[in-house]
Amino acid sequence: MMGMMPMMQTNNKELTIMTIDARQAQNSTKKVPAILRTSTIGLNPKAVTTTRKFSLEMGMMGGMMKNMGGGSRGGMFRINGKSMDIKRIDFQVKANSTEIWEVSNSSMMAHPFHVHNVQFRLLDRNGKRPDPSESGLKDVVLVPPGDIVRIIMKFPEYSDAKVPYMYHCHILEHEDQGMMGQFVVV
Ligand SMILES: [Cu+2]
Repeated sequence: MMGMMPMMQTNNKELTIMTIDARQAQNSTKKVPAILRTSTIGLNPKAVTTTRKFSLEMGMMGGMMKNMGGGSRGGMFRINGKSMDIKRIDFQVKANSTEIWEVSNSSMMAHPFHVHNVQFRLLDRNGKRPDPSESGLKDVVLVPPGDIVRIIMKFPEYSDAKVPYMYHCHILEHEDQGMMGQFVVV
């Protein structure tokens, strides 16, 4: 037998799963291009009409005060000082508009920030160009403690002034405890 042959032990019998024969590949003259694909979805920083800031926050005091005040559940996990309230729309976005969202994390934990309705690109992380592994279209961006990330997104044409989309930390316990907000597209 030629080359590597992975084996699996099952009841002491050896099974061939795959045989790799690289002799043909050695003759290939094809090269991987330096740039595989450029952006084709119109995320143009010059088209940005609005920049918004989102501060991801955790803390005991906010939660205790909110609970004593009889507010909505949670309160320990907030965005811009507010816990999620299903009755509150945090802001309106214009359909077909391009926005930059600056997301910062003042807490002691990393938060994976997720936006509904759009996919986005990471413009920069702490003022530096993103790692190539983060340069594609995304719907979640990790924001470690102390980091500031800027994401750019173009909102689709569909609008509805009543039914909101959410943005939130994607750790279930965090969004459930309030690290979430709502926007509508108009
Ligand atoms: Cu979180």
